[in-house]
Amino acid sequence: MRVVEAFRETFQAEPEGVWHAPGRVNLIGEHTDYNDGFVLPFAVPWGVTAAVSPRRDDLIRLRSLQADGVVTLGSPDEAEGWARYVAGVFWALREAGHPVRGADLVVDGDVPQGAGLSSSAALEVAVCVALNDLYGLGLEGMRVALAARRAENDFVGMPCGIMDQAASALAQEGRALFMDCRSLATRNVPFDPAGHGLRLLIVNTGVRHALADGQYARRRQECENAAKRLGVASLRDVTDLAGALGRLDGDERRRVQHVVTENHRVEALIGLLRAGAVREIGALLNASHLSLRDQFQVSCPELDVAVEASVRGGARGARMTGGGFGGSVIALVPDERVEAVRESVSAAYAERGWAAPGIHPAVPSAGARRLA
Ligand code: GAF
Repeated sequence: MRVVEAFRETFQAEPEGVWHAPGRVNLIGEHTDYNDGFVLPFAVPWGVTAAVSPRRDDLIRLRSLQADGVVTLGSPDEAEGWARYVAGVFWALREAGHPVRGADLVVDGDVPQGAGLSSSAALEVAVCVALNDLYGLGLEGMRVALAARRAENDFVGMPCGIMDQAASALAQEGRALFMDCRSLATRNVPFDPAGHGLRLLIVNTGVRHALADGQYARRRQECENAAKRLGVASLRDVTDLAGALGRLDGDERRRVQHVVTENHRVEALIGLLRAGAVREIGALLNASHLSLRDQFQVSCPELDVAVEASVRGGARGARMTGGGFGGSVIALVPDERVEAVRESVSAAYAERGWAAPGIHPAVPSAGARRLA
């Protein structure tokens, strides 16, 4: 493994172990996690691999095969840029009272660039599972995910929900991870498009619009404000949608419409999977995209064009996945239409003078684990 060779070369020693944590796509349930709602992500075959040894002091020495040089940190606070995702995990575990000292780490990521497939959650979770094992912390998967999210929320400063870290920590091969983000109960639901003559394609727009982070925080705030106005703990608790919409207007009204209907779409999609009706989930994917575009307003032209061109090319359904404002679209495509969808999306991008999107088949893959 090249991460092990790089560790040897950097630290003149063998790593104590090697861990891998994947990125994710979300099948459905977007912007519902921080509203105590439902999500249904699965792990992708790409992620972060980390070769790690513990240290007897508190020093963190860190190298990424995707960046130059070795970063040496006397304390997590000294970290900058990408290293903050790693340092934040040390910080979060120590804050929670775990006996975590320093470590030497080499990390290697292969999540497609700009795809919005949660490479940051993969990095956090890979480091967290490594420290969990090396320091004998005994944290089960959801605890790992919560520590990784704490790193991202309170150290990196991105107010994300729990979906990405939980998917990375808890996903299983051939399954999607259904999660109730209020109780944190999870269920691994069999999801096997290939068994139904289908392919799940990821169309990576390769763009990430600058407003992504600010707009994410703003959407979260709007949802919290709307919940307060409606007198509920979170939008999960809205049971009378028509009544709620009658009491709101403008953006808050639109946000509520999305979150409440999106939770229902997750439940409906689970029902179809249970019935073995994978081919029938396309309409829910399309409806989710329209709701994210028109009600939650987190799409962008590159995502919309990818969705429309996929459906035109023969996809049974398609939607943006993840936070929005760039990143990827997922498209559920019958085997015999894969080429037509590729051509349709590529032509639509070429027509607009946009760089060709990366198109990758996504197979539901395993969650975080020790490799060696
Ligand atoms: C991002 C966040 F990190 C997730 O927590 C989730 O809110 C998602 O956007 C939208 O569903 O990936």
